[in-house]
Amino acid sequence: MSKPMSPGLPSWLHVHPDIASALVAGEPIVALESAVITHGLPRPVNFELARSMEVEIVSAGARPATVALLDGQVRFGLSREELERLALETDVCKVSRRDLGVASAKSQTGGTTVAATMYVSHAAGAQVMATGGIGGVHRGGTGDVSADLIELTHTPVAVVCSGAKSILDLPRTLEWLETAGVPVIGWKTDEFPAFFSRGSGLPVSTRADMAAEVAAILRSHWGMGLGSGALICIPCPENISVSIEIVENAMTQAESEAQASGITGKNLTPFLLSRLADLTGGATLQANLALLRNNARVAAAIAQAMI
Ligand code: PSU
Ligand code: MN
Repeated sequence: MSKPMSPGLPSWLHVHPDIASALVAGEPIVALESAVITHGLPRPVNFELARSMEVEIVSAGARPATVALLDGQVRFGLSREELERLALETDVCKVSRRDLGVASAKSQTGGTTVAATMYVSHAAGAQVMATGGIGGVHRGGTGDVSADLIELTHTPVAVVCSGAKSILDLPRTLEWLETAGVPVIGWKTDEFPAFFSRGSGLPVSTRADMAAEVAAILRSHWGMGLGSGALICIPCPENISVSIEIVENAMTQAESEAQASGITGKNLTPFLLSRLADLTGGATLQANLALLRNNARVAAAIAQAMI
């Protein structure tokens, strides 16, 4: 049973009772996106991963609040049973910003992207969320720019991630973030991470080596009324990362398979991720799981430093 409990919360937002009291008490909260659970990882590994991200956050002294739509209700914080249902159900949609109202009106169940999770987190009063990789500017002249980038321009939430997948146009994604006024903070690195691979060769806008440094930057940025989001970019743990050459080779093959099968739009990323995992003997999947857990842990430290 979850209902809005604080008078400050909008009526459309259904906050888990534990999270509602944590919000009132001013405890550190880390929001989690769920499109990675519903569309980014195979079942049932997705459920195990979702649980282990929550456990990492609790162990690091913060509260996890997974964001999702359940039967049209916008949820901030799920019970274990609700998380399991979301992960294992097959009739689930991918909910980005434009889909929030639609999916709610149609009583749908779905996983929220970074964009939709930022929007919901801000409405709940949370400042930090964790994910694997953000969407970005796609390669070629398709004009496909993720709503994640637009949300980052006007929603003051810090997104802890491992950069963006190398299937995207990373230089143009970074240019876009600069134009939009979004700080790109490298966590113990000067390079923008490329998701499964630790480096892209491209610079971040600044570097931070401690959670307190990140918190100081965020406080300063938001304190001046600069209402954009921020990215905190954490390279995949070294022992499990995959070299950019291996990822690129597998990606070339996966992309030509997708073209041959006519797979496009929102089905493309799930297809590419699963083919990459097969083509690399599971290496990219293992890297994906490890970076998600690691990002959850660092996000918890940053949420604590923001208190
Ligand atoms: N990158 C991944 N796995 C994912 C996503 C991105 O490696 O599951 C998801 C995230 O939820 C991200 C979304 O917010 O895809 C971006 O989708 P689009 O490009 O359609 O905006
Ligand atoms: Mn897209």
